[in-house]
Amino acid sequence: MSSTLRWSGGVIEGFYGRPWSERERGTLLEWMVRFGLKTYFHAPKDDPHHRTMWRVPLPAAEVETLEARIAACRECGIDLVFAIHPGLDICYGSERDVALLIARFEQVLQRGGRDFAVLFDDIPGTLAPADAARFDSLAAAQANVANQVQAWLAAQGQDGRLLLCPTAYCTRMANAHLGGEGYLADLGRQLHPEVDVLWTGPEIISRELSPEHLAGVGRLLQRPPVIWDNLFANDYDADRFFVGPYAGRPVEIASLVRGLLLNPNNELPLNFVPLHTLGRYLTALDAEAPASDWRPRQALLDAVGDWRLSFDLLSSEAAAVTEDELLLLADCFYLPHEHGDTAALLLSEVTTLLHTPPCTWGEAGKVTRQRLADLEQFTTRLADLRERPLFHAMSRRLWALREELSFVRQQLDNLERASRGTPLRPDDDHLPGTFRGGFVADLRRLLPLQSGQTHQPAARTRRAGGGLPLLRLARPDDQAACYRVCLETGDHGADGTPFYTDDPDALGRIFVGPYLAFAPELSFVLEDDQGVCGYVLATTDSRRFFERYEREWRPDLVAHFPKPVGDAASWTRAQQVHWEYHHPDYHCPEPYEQYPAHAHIDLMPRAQCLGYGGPIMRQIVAELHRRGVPGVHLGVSGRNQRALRFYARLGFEELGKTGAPGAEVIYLGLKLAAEQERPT
Ligand code: GDL
Repeated sequence: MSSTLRWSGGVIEGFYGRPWSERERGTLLEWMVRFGLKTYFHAPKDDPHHRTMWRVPLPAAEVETLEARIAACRECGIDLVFAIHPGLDICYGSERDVALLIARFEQVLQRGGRDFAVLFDDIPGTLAPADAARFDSLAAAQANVANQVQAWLAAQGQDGRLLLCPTAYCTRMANAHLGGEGYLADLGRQLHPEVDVLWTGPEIISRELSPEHLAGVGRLLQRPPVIWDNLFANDYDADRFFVGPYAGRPVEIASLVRGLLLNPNNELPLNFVPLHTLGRYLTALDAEAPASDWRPRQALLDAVGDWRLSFDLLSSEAAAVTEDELLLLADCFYLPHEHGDTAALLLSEVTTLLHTPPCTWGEAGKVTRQRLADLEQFTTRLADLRERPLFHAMSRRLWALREELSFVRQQLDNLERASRGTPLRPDDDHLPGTFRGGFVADLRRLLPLQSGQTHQPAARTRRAGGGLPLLRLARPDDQAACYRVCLETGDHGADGTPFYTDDPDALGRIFVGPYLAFAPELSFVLEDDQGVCGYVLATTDSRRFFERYEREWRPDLVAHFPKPVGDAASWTRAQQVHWEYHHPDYHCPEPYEQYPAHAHIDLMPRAQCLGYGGPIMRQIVAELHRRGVPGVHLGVSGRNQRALRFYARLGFEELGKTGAPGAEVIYLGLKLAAEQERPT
């Protein structure tokens, strides 16, 4: 394997968020030397002098610091690249702006800097009017600026190099024509051949970089790209960090790239494994080693072995952190697109337990639950880490992991209790709306799981068959699917399809449609791999809801569905429902003020008996509670004994009945304030 790396592999400090401190950069240099990384690329997005204040000369103190860093890098044989990001407001055609850019580079050159970069990522993809009048395209405008900088650099006679980050810096962006049609080809043609071009791969966060892909990019740009690798970047996701191995880049790419720079986790202490494994990978690239010598999992095991030295605990009583524990931690916080082996296995075991009756769990169930408990306990033990910066870098994510583990444990306990007929334990220590709450969380719940994930692909690979269903807010286009759920549960909880062949939507029109229309914020659907498999619908104020139903919904029903005539005993079920369109029942149990909300839930057979009902009801109850509702009621067919037992377990109490014996509707109520009282 022969490598033509012009920029030795290294690290790009190119993330959004707090830039690393000089002390952290010192640690970084130590690690880089240890792991054989040779380029440090300075491009911290939220350093004002890098981006928003790029025109302002570096203050004296910053220049001093930078000079010291350049010297420190040089001492350890590391090249420092100094980058500026002027793209947010540069006027490409302005001589003054180009002069200011060069003046900033000049400042650094005076203090020992040699290599530079101009970054045009994450900026508008079109030219402002003044530039549009002067340049044919964004590519022409950017090439013009970069070529002037290149000319200045060449004139310094110091062998310095220039890099440029294009505005479309991955295939997805290029395919969306960011920067205009033919942007990359134009750039490749117009940019001075000595200027290197940064590239993140098929995606911003690329799972793989294949030789075919890179060969194509090289042809387009008329030079092999320098990879800006965001594999371990976590600035886009506050819940995660990545400590899996460098992976998805076969060594065959060596001759197709001019360099490889890793933009890693914001938290420096979390970059030990990423940089350790990157070092291994670069060795495999350089050493003309056979491709089979590069094995990411082995590289991870080696890195974890070394990382363990940083996991000393303060308390001498506590059991030392083992390599297996650390590997599980790495597998839980692995890579953006996948979980590590041991975490994937645990996830699939838990999935199985949640999808199968507790009586079948057996010994395997015990082992899994013990593993969950051990991991929960391990996250607690880590609070005792001697290396406080390492602990602080992880602590919030460890907390989240621990909380979710405890929810899983409680859910499994409750499934077991439910199967034995024992009352459920409240599974939530949190006042609804606190943990997992907030505006961002609410926004997230508005969307189906796959939305907005171009930047953050779902870690859904390697899961056991099926997958857990998702409860999400209903959308208008869910109506047909929800009507079907209503029908398939429309015979006192059983499938009503055979009874409504003359009008399959009859029930949905009263029990689903108005909720989706009038209370969309309280209409949730349960969705699994096959589509919508259930819903829970609610309204905070039943009387106001019925008033609106009467005004805006029923007129349409009565206009379209005539009141059935003749002997009621001969009506079809659908006709009986049509009769209800004409004679609505707006009964609300008393005391209304205490139970003004109402809700109902229906789950298709494939989603029944899997323990989803409890969490779903608790979610809707929490939503109602957050809206300040004092209590909620619901009506259940007196023949649906299973439902009555289910609501009793959730704490609902009978408020009254209506209807003739044998066809009774039993009204149940739950006080929400009382529901929140913690057991003592
Ligand atoms: C980006 C940004 C980078 C950021 C990364 C991950 C490039 C060229 N630019 O788009 O600054 O850290 O995504 O969020 O990658």
